[in-house]
Amino acid sequence: MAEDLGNYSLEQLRDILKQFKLSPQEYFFNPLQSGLINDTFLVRAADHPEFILQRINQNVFENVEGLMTNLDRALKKLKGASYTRIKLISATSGKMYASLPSGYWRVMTYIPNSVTYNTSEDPKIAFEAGRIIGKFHVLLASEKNNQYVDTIYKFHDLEFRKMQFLAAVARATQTTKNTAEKGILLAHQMLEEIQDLPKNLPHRICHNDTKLNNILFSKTTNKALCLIDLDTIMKGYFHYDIGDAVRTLVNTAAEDEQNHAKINFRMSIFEAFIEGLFSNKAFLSEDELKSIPAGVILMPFLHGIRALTDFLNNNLYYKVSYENQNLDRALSLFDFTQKAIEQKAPMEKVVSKYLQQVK
Ligand code: GN1
Ligand code: MG
Repeated sequence: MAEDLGNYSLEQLRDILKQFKLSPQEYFFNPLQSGLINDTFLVRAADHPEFILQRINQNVFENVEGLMTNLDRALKKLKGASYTRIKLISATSGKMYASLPSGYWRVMTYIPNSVTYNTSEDPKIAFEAGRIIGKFHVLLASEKNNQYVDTIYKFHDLEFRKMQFLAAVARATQTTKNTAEKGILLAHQMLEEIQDLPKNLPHRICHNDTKLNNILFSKTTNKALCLIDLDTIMKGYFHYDIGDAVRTLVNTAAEDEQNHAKINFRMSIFEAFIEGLFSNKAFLSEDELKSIPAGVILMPFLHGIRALTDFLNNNLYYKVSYENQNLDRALSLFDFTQKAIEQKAPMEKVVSKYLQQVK
């Protein structure tokens, strides 16, 4: 049976591929549906996965040219021992993407024998996740912040997300607000609670979306290979990249889990992650190290308030598979945030073991 290619036909996708410098072969496509933003396809030839084809969501990423320049620049550095290189395939125009009536498209190499995990119980996976995120930062440590554009305005800025939330509450209908009542209340409470954000930290070039399923692992060795989903590479604070990884590692429940009893914070997994992170050469400042627990609290809350805002805006931003999914995401992320707040002191204790390993 023909694969369901969503909004596209096989012919259309083949025509798009012709815009790239690829050998003429009969290509086939499998949609990869885990992302909430872009349209992504695995491109196969003679039954081997060969490439990743993606349409970049321009509602989310307004400056695609800037985004592609960031990506090209970062990919030149993201290679070396124990970090697998991803390459962009040029378009026939010479650019790294094709601008077509159907949108902006790009093609990247596919890393064979690789796998992603949505969750894992395995401390080795957590260690490897920490190691590869640290390695990513080591490789990009000398990049200049001003050579990268912000691909999303104030992406992880709490004040900005709060403002968007308040605006969405003001605009939402009474019915929507009634449905989201608990979420709105929790958001207000937690905005009060999460006030003391780390200050005076240096900006670095970050990944900004380091959830576990954005890390490729080797199918055979389970070693982490590299980070994927690189559209949000731009300046940020180190603890952003920690918070997103930790929220998806220490908790095995889905982002939209409705049974909050399943949401947990497994400290042994946090420890393994931090150990992996510091298996890299020293690259963090002391302040950055100390900001780690705050990042673990901030990031799930930010995602929660963004999901709630999108629910109040009638799901304009994220792809949803059912009507209240954004609300369920928000409630589950707020629950996890609360659990992370309770673990602040134990997290500080774990992190302080590595104080001698800062720059
Ligand atoms: C979005 O599309 P995906 O799943 O890679 C979002 C991330 C969130 C994630 C899940 C650009 O990423 O910030 O972590 O959903 N990406 C953007 O909540 O908004
Ligand atoms: Mg993403």
